[in-house]
Formats: sequence, C-alpha cells, structure tokens
Amino acid sequence: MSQQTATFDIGGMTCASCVNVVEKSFKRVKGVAAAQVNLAAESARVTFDPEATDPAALATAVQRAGYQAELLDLQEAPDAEPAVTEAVPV
Ligand code: 9UX
Repeated sequence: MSQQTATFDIGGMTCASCVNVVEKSFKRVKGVAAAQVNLAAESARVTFDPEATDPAALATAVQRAGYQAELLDLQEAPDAEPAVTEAVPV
C-alpha cells in the first residue's frame, strides 16, 4: 500500500503539551499512519493513506483543535519497511 507524507507548518503551539494535542488531532483522522510534531521547528510530518484522507482534511483537523496548519510539502512515503507478514528466517 503506498502512503504519502505531508509536511505542515504548524502555528499556535505555545507549550510543549501542544505537540501532543496536535499529534493526536492528526492521528484521529482516519488513514493517518504516523504523525510527528516538532515544537521548536513548528512543523509536522504526517504519513497517511491517500485513499482515506488528504492534506486538506489533515490541516482542517488541526485547525479545529485551535492551531494553524499550512501544507509545505507532499511526497510519496518510502516503501522501505518490509511487510510484517513476510517470513523472517529464525
Ligand atoms: Mo499548553 Mo497547548 O498549556 O494546546 S497544551 S498551550
């Protein structure tokens, strides 16, 4: 399954706990696989299934929580991780 990674500029985070609030806002959106928010850089990287959601919906989720979110970049997520179902020699 191919995923995409969106990078957002996040505004309005005033304390360290805001990072968690923003991450949870992203992760609550159906289709989001991972969200990492950086307080110092005021940025977020979100990996998601493009068939389930899109950057506009992700930004809206964060804006509803009271922050600003602006899409900076969108890329195909690297398919580097081997599938969990693959046989691993023991
Ligand atoms: Mo800190 Mo952020 O007290 O939503 S959690 S300002």
